[in-house]
Amino acid sequence: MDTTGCSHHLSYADWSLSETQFDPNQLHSRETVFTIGNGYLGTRGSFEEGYPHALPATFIRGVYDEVPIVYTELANCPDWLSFTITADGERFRLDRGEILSYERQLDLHWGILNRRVRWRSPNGKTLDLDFQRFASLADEHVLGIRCQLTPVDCDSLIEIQASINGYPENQGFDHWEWLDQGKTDRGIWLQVHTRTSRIELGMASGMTVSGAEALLQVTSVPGYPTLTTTFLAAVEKTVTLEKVVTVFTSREVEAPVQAAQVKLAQLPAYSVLLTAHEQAWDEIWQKSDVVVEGDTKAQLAIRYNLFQLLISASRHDKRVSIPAKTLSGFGYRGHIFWDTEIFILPFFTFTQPEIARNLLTYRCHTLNGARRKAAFYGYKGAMFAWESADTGDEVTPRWALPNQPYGEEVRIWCRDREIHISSDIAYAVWYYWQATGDDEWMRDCGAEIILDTAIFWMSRVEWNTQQERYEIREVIGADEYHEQVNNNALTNRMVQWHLEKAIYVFDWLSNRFADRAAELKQKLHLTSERCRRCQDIVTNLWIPYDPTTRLIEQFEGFFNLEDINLDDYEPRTRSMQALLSIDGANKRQVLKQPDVLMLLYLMRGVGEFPYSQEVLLKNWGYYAPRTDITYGSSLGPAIHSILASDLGASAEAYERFMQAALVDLEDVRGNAADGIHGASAGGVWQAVVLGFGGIHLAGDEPVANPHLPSGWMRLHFKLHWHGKWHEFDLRPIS
Ligand code: IFM
Repeated sequence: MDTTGCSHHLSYADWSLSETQFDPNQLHSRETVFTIGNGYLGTRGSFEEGYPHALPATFIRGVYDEVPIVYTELANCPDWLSFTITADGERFRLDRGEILSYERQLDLHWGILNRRVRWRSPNGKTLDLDFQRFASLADEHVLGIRCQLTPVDCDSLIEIQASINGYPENQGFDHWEWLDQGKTDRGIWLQVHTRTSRIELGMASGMTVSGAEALLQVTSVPGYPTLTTTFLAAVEKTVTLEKVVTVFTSREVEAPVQAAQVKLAQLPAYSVLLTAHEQAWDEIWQKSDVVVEGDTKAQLAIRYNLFQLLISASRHDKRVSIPAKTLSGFGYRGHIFWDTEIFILPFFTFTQPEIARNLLTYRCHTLNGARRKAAFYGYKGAMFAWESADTGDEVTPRWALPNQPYGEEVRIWCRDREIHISSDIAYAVWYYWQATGDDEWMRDCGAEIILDTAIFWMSRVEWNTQQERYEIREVIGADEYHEQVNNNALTNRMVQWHLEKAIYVFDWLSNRFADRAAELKQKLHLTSERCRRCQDIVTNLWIPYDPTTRLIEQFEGFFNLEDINLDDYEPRTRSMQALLSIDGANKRQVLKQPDVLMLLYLMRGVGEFPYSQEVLLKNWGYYAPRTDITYGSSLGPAIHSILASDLGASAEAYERFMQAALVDLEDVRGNAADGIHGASAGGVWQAVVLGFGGIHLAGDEPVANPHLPSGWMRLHFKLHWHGKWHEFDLRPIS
């Protein structure tokens, strides 16, 4: 096991990661890695002074806009980082002059990003620069940057421009229209709104200078309000500049620009803001931390993944959820997938249940979009979007455009066929309820989600008269290498499970909250005929499972496809779909990500059919070697890690876990630039707690059956279950 804690120029300590060399080739992936945020917004780790071709971005939860006709996406918001330094007429920038020393460090405990640079200008003047930034967790509308500047070899005339950049882009498209800008006693402000969704944003900023005689001035290029100051910095004397920023949108307040100005006027000193922010982080970690002793790299990687989840989850807004790439990148345009409910949610359900509740309430808020989708396809009830944004309407693009002039467009079928998401959401609702006992939320939100999606399934299943069974045809399972299949085991079994729970929930509601039951009965047309049909489907929905071999067939006909030995394709650096083409992968027994194994994992929690150790062993033996685990989906490795732990395959469990844990830190898949792999981050928590910790939640209490990786001397975490905290302090059996 590598516990040296250093690779790819990142070094790892228990609570911090450091980059000790700047590599322009890693500019974009490191912008993702050094993302900070506070659940309201996420800001990529771009440099304050800018860099050629950089991709700076700040995404605020729920601020979606349209690129007309083509996409709905999270709009990149005005850039609050902009801070340029000119020393004796030479502008500080890392692509000019010489970097004499460099360290960028993300402190996960306190949520602070630091950068220390010794820079020699092209004319040979040396400056020490120390940057710090944070997005306050104590007050999510407050952001701060501190820059400490020290001339090393002679006095220097310094000019600083601290701006709000109102021209952010989403890969060439500017979502913002300028409305106004100005200055107040405390600084500058900008007012803009999105072009189509008309979300207004107000940002204000102030700055203080200490350690030099300096006056602030306002310069007002339209869309680019700027605070400027010029001062003489004496050699070896440090000058400190503190830029604070406030931001609101019309999603939270009626008059965002006034709110930003008022907040700015009331702000205490930077140091006070920082202390409050640190206290808030300390409280969060009291509940959500996972301690590992004996493996520094794993310890840091776990905390890093949890940090990235914690900064992308809303504490105060129930109308938003976590995008697949969190709030850290342009990938998937800020859309929300099953990644949240199945991969990310358990971490919140068990350590920050109020956040889990918010995330699920987003699905309640978007039920009408799901109803419109069902109606569009000719079904009843609510059919959740494969990719969802603000309204819940389907936002998966229909076509992927070619990146060469004569390439072909590729139809994206997930929007039409990857329908298991409706059951995945019901599954998450059910387990949130099981874990928290939050009956009020179940009454007000959860029940309606489970019931109306059940109604969708009742209209989606088909009766096969010859076989006398219900079937679900023309779907895509979790494995997206097979794009049109019938009777996908994962989909069918999840639907069966879902309908069973729908019957239970309606009975429960009728007994506990008769008025609400009556209301939903009327609203959703829950007739007794519908209830009978629901039970009939539960009994007669076909699951392709062979009790003699104990093998579940991924979908009807999967075992008849051409078999494949993935070793024959090694060494490779591309996915099997890229090697074989879409059609080629479609025709073979090769999986992008766990499908049957995903089903077994989902059924594992409560020991539901067909989960048993024997079934798991058989299906693991069949499907794991056929899964493109390294180059397929990033959702796969954490799930394989958990199942490998269950089967006692400790080395494989650790290998898969590290693959997931380092996916962004070490850019394992080469696409960290697009943003954090949120599902993988959630999977990391599950791999540690449910896999290595071996937590089972079947009875009244969570119970641990640990399988610690070799070298781990301690694994400690807390779980919130049925209103009580349970603490686990696991050690290897000596
Ligand atoms: O939701 C996933 C899907 O399972 C695989 N492709 C990427 C999506 C977003 O992460």
